[in-house]
Amino acid sequence: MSSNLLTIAPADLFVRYSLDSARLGERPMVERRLADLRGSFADAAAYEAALARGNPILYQVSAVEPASGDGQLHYGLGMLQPGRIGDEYYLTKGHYHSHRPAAELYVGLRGEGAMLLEDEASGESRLVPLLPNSAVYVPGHTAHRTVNTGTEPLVYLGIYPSNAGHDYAAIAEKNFRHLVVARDGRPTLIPRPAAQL
Ligand code: PAN
Ligand code: ZN
Repeated sequence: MSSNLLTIAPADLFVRYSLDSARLGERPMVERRLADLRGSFADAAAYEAALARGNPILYQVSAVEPASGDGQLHYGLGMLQPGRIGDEYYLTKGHYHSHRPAAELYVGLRGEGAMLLEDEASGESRLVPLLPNSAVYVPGHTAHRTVNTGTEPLVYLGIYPSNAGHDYAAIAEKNFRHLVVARDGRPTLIPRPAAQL
């Protein structure tokens, strides 16, 4: 589908957002609660204990999708709460893009966090800070997960090709090879314990 200035709705040309919510304009928000993250955290006992105490919202995302097709962009605003399950920082599910070559640009707006990146072919990982006044480039063919390593909500924009799509299945089946934990109070990347591979 081709699109141009005249085919984009005015509400998609200019969108307000606030750093206190994850809402882009009036767009619907997807909510992910602790119960939705089953299998994501390494420490299953700590996860069950936390869930027995409550089912808080871990993160919310809303997206603007002005047009689809060759060359078009979509973007999302995410807000990930601070917290930990055991030593592991609160995290997003993480995904590959269904269209594997699709890259993404993350822009940090508020809070302190990081992007866990994992190359599909080699399994190599990188932990890259996600902070205000900074951007993180997520190449294609790279699984990406956001972690909140700070004490306030982490707010960020993700900007991606309209045909990127989300592939959660590969991560649901086989989690990231590394996790981000607090060691001496600092975010540290460690290999996933062998029992959980
Ligand atoms: C982001 C993510 C957002 C939520 O907009 O969708 O951070 O993470 P999950 O989708 O892994 O639950 C993005 O990467 N879009 O492509
Ligand atoms: Zn993505």
